[in-house]
Amino acid sequence: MGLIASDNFKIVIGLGQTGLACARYLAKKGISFSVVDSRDEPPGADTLKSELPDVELRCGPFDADFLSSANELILSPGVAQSEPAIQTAIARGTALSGDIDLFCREIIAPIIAITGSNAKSTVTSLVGDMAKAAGLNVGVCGNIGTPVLDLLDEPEKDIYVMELSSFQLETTNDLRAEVATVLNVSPDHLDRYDGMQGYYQAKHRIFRGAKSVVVNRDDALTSPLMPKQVNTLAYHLGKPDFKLFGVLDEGDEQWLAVGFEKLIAVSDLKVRGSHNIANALAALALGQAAGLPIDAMVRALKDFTGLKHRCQWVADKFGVSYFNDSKGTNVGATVAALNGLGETLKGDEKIILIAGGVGKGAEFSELALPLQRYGRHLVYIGEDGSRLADESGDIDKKMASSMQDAVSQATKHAAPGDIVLLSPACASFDMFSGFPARGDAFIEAVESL
Ligand code: UMA
Ligand code: ADP
Repeated sequence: MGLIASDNFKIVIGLGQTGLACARYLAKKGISFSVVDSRDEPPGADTLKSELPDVELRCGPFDADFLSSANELILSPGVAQSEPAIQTAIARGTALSGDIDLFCREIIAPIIAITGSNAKSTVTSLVGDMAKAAGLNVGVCGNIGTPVLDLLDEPEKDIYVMELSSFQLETTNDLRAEVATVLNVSPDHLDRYDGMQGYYQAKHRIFRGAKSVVVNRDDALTSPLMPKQVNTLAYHLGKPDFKLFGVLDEGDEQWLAVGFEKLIAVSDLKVRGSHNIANALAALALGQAAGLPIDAMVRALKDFTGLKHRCQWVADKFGVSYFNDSKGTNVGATVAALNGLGETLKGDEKIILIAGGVGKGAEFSELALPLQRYGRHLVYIGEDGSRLADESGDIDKKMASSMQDAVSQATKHAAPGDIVLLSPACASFDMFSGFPARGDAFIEAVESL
């Protein structure tokens, strides 16, 4: 049968950003390894060839015997471990890990670990800003765009703030975070998981070995199944309490607070909507669990204007406001964007939503309620656009063939005071190279009106 796995020969699976970072790391450590990628021309191929010409790269379908010849497979997040050749190698005794595990073996600085279906990048950036404001040398990394191993090129930081996707967590065995959180759980990536159970289980691996955890009391699926002695902080949009961050109503003013301590007035935040209040509370709780001083956290919060492509205000034209939420790539995100912006409408003002793209196996019926409450019209685009339209309830709707067409149709339906919102509830790969290109196309179309 299979080959005998070598004592210390590793195979990096996938040659995108993560695979390249893993290859550089293993080469520096003097560990023997090869790289495989199922694509004919993986994006990192040229760089690997010029930087590490002696490293073997095999492209095309994965070979079970070759994978079994390694003692450890280092899997990129874009590759599912259910791939038959990977499963065969595991069954024959080859270990499986990922870049996050490799990184954790090298550092001793504390990690603030953040996952969730939505708001990961926003909360990760915000906590990074808070740590900076506290005078710490901080590494912000992970799914947000910088492979963790790239940070080993620099001297060790005081603290790492890490955004982790469910894909990365699948191969993370030993994170031992200073504090870990699952911000929220709603359906996503159901084209990769058998159902919500597998997705939820992957996310909850973030709590392994954590010293403290932060729980979102408004979402029961964020509570870890952990021994009670783990330090637990929580947040919700209701009243604050001991170790519970919340919102305190005082006359006309609302405050983010914990226990009896008022931290910052909601009117001092530059980001809008209840989803962003939840994000600010999550960041405060994470920062407190990691020992960041409150005054530094509040300073960072006051300056935080939000990230591009996340409910980003683009322009006001003809009395209509245009918002780019291209990063709204699942139904939960679009529901949050509709509710968050919907709360700011007055009188008869409404939202015209542009949505659609690659649905990743999702069901769209949860869009119906916020659309009924706040929507005037739906313009749908892309591969799963007509299914999204069918499942979005009884709203006036029409298909568009391009982003330009979508923005122009949306503008025709808008009344003064309305909001035109791009929040697709879908991935973008049918029409664009990624969510940034889709958001940029929206901005360009709005600017050309
Ligand atoms: N692929 C193959 N065959 C292979 C290897 C990859 O077809 O052998 C495909 C994958 O299916 C995927 C693409 O190539 O569509 C990229 O996969 P990758 O693992 O090479 O990706 P990287 O370039 O290493 O980027 C990854 C994360 N990408 C994914 O998880 C798909 C990046 O998150 C992350 O920023 C980066 O590591 C650094 O940590 C992106 C992402 O889309 C932003 N994440 C998903 C999300 O946020 O929803 C999870
Ligand atoms: P992620 O990195 O998890 O994709 P981002 O911070 O990039 O998260 O935000 C993605 C989208 O999620 C935003 O564009 C917005 O529509 C939505 N969103 C932001 N905050 C929340 C929240 N607290 N709950 C649900 N959805 C949110």
